[in-house]
Amino acid sequence: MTPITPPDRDGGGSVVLERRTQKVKPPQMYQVVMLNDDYTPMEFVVHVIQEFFGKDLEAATQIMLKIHLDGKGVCGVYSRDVAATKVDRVLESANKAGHPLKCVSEPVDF
Ligand code: TYC
Repeated sequence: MTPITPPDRDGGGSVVLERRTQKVKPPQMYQVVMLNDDYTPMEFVVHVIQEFFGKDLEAATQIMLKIHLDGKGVCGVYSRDVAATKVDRVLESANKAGHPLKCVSEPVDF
């Protein structure tokens, strides 16, 4: 957006329009990163990724396999509050089911 300040009278009958460019930075985004472990069943991880990150079975399976092979993987990118809530929900669900699944949120370009 480029706000235009109200016309200034300069006394000589002319009008001065001053254009100021306003720089608004996009908000910092956060990625929810899920970590591998040796105990959480693959099916549970796939289910969690589908349920909390809105992925279909195929996408969720690919993300799970990436985590399994690389040690970690990104499940989604959100605003800070939404990312923190996703982490809470995943940990709560894993806890309830008795699995050690862990995930964290971190600023993008961390
Ligand atoms: N490594 C686990 C297994 O072999 C599967 C797994 C995948 C666990 C992803 C956690 O975030 C994870 N059962």
